Amino acid sequence: MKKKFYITTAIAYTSGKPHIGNTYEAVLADAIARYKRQRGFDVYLQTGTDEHGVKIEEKALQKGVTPQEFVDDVAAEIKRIWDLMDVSYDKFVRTTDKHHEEVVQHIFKKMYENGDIYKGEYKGLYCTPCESFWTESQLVDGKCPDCGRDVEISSEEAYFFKLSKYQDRLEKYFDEHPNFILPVSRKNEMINNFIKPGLQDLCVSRTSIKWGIPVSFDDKHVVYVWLDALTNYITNIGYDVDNETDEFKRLWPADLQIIGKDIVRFHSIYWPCFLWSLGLELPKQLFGHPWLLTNNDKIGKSRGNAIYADDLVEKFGLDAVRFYLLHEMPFANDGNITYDLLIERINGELANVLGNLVQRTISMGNKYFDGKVTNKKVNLDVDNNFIELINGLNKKLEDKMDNYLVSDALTEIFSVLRASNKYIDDTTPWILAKDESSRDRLETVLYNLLEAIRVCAVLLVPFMRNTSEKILHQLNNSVDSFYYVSDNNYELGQPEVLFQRLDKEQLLKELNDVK
Ligand code: ME8
Repeated sequence: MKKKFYITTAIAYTSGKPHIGNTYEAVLADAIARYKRQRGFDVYLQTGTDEHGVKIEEKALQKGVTPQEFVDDVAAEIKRIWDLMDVSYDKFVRTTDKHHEEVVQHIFKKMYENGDIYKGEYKGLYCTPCESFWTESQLVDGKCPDCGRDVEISSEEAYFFKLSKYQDRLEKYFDEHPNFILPVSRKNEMINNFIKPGLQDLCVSRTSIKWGIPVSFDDKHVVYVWLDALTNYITNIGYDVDNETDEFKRLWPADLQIIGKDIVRFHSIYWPCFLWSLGLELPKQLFGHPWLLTNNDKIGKSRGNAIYADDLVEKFGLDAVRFYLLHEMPFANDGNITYDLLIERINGELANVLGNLVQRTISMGNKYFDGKVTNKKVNLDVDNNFIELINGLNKKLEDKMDNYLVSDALTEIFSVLRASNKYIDDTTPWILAKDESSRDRLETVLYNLLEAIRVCAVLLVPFMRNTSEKILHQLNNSVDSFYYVSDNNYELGQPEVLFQRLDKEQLLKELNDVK
């Protein structure tokens, strides 16, 4: 029986096209999912869209369409981009899905019946013409940020979730599960900024919003966003309050929930309390990834600096973009994307280090041995060290990937690719080729290189599947071991350019002209 691995991403708001930062999250989850699949896990990757709320209601109104029409369009666009990025999700969920809506209603009712949800009053600053509540910090010069008129303190009836009841249990849980939230710095932030100061009960319904899931027993209320959004992780794998399906029992608790750093609070505080209220286990681990910035600035559509995945893929190709995102984003600190850096990585790592190695090695194999290369085992120290390096790679990769250090994992693979280029320089096959008595030595060197390339290509599958496939196709070899194999047989195909070197100056000029 394969061990299951249930992994989720946040569900993206359908307020507009997802930018490269949102897309990064899906690619990150995909790389981890593919890695786990490659290691024999029965992986279930769930992603999708978060479609209710006042923002979406307003956007639809501005566009002159119904909220449903609006979210249908945007959800389709998000799905298209995830597909384009080769995200291998098992399920793409939507919070407007009828089944999700029904189960959310059941959940709300159950929480009300068990006393965790109660009716109270939501107090806030209200703009009567706009029918909107605002917080102090949202006001512009003390006025409504939408229409500029005065706001007044007002209240509306609302349901609240008793977060405060779970304060001690949550503190204890954090203490006893030091790895619940990755990276650890984010856990400390949650404890110090939110848990220690005391948990406030949470408003979970509104009467002033129409575009949401109605509370089944009080339909002037709709369920307020986070209860609707967070429960997607269980409603879509077969959970219902009085019917936990076999699929649910198999998949829950989730093994890894991937989210951005801004929503760690909702996932590490609200979500555990909701689950406890339903008598369910907590996910095993949350990973609050950092943010991707452009030119070290926050990405925002209104700032006019949004970069979109589809534009990048069209210009640079899928694997270059996947590589950039996965390699450039650190584990804890924010990462950065600029065209300049992207072109540098394509020319450096992808064209020079990887592409060149594959091309040089296959060309030499074809030139000196008509493509037929076997292991003649004429190894010197330099070769033994090289073989040891190849054999050590998988363990190093596992150490990184098992801690979700994806960028470091890629760096490990690239350090073996770099070492392979150096191995060519050290062993000088073109000189060996001049001496008939060195033929077996030459073949051994090429064999070792081919094994290094093969192992790296196999280990690259989770990150750059298409490039791996191209390399393995050129090697024309189907051995999929993560280690150096000493009795492989190569009948090489023709080398093809994997990544074209780009003219940075020219391209940057073109890109600026487009802007
Ligand atoms: O937060 N870099 O949706 P969302 C990296 N619907 N990640 C980023 C990012 C950036 N620049 N900007 C945003 C929501 N993200 C809710 C989630 S889950 C039950 C509900 C991440 O569309 C963000 O942190 O605003 C989140 O994890 C994801 O993209 C979707 O963001």
